[in-house]
Amino acid sequence: MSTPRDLRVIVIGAGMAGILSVIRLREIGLPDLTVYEKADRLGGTWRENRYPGVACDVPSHLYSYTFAPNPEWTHRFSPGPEIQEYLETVATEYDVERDVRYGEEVTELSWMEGRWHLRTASGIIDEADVVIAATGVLHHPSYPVIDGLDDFAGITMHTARWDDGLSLAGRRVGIIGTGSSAIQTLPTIVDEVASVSLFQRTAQWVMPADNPAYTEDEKAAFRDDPGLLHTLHEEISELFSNGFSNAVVDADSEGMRMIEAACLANLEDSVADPELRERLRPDYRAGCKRLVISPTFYDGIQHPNAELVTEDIERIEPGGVRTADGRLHELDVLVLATGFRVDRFLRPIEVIGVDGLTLDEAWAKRPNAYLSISTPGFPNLFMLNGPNGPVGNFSLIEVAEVQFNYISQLMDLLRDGRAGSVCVTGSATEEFEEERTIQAGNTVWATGCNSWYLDDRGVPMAWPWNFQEYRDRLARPDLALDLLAD
Ligand code: N01
Repeated sequence: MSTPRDLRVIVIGAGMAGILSVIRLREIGLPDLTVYEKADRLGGTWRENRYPGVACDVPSHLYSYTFAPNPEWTHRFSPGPEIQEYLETVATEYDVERDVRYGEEVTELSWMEGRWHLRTASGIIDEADVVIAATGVLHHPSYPVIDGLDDFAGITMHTARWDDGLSLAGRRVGIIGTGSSAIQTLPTIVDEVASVSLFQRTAQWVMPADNPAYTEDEKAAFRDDPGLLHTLHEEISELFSNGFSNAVVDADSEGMRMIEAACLANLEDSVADPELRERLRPDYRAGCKRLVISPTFYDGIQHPNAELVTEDIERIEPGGVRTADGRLHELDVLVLATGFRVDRFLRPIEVIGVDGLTLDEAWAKRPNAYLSISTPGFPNLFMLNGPNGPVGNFSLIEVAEVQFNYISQLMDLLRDGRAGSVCVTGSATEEFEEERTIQAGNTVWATGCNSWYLDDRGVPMAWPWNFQEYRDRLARPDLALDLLAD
């Protein structure tokens, strides 16, 4: 037993999960907190991803905090700037920013004498009983290794580092990659550019989805009756999280067959030219890569300004991209829609846990965390959307809320003196990881494609059961079996 105490909490990151943490920490009576945010503005992924067409492929009424439903969403799938505005509005409403220190990049976290000691790049030193890492998953851009990339004489931009001041009007643009970022960018710019060449290494299945606007009458009804918003949230959650999540974790499920049939019909019905259709046809199962949802991609790629390039890229030259057939695709702007380094999480922060164990050492093979929240050797350090969590087409807001409820119960142990520190045990983590790895083999993500979901062994880095199972497992920490509370 320890002494009951008030806790001081440090949150790292002021994105969606950091904002959630501040609001919920105050609500549960832990107002002694500071958020360290390296940028000068909140918003995380929505602050950083500002490429043309950026949008969320989770329906907006699901991609909302449960405590802050938003009657003003303009579309079923809202654009990125609207989500950024929503996050800012919620933060203002809850006065979140009074606890945020912007422009402060955390560089070091050390566990000493039962507390976390923090240092920032500017030299700030702070300490706390608990650290909540809300540092995001898709955060560090992945740059391709292609000969000559630095020689390009035009403008090179990663989609997550978009230059807002750049006009693409009349320019010759190349896009490398066919993930969600590329597939949203191309149809958005195709009208204004002189040309857009899409360099496809691997074809994508594309799930069709209508994106209707909410009418003024609908929005007025949502404003008048918050119950309607709640019902809508529950309905979409049921349909989207449960329906979809049940399908992807069982490669042989009826739900998966329906998704595959919808993607196949979309390709067959939407692409007129049989030769182009074949070049757009993937040779793996739909849903194996993270499913791309787009109502506009096939129209975009068939636009007279667009060209699908399926020859391998040989190198980049000052004038453009040279493909293996010897052709130089002359370009003014090269867009790298090449995704993210998904194994980073809190890193490059140097995290030093019990007995000098560093996170780099603990994760030398690969990142790992029990229920995606806690890692052995790092007590009172809790992650939101940490390793191997539910990432596939779910609302990560919903995931973070479930995780915060779990973490708040761990913090209760510290507050009421049942423990001085809390951490998952090594054996529970190993057992969980073994069970998770076996189950991951049944998911559609393991059916034979390359994707950012896969770790170095080819095992999907994801929660391999359905979302309801995640909710159930996180409803109450199992202290006897899983957690070391000293
Ligand atoms: O990145 P990706 P993304 N030469 O990793 C290609 C979320 N997101 O930014 O498939 C040539 O999916 C690579 O090719 P291949 C969402 O979770 C959400 O698009 O490996 N090509 C691939 O095509 C998403 O899944 C929204 O053969 C190279 C592409 O680059 C995640 O972010 C919107 C290459 C990378 O695709 C990442 O999506 C946008 C090379 N050397 C993003 N290197 C929403 O709607 C890489 N590629 C919420």
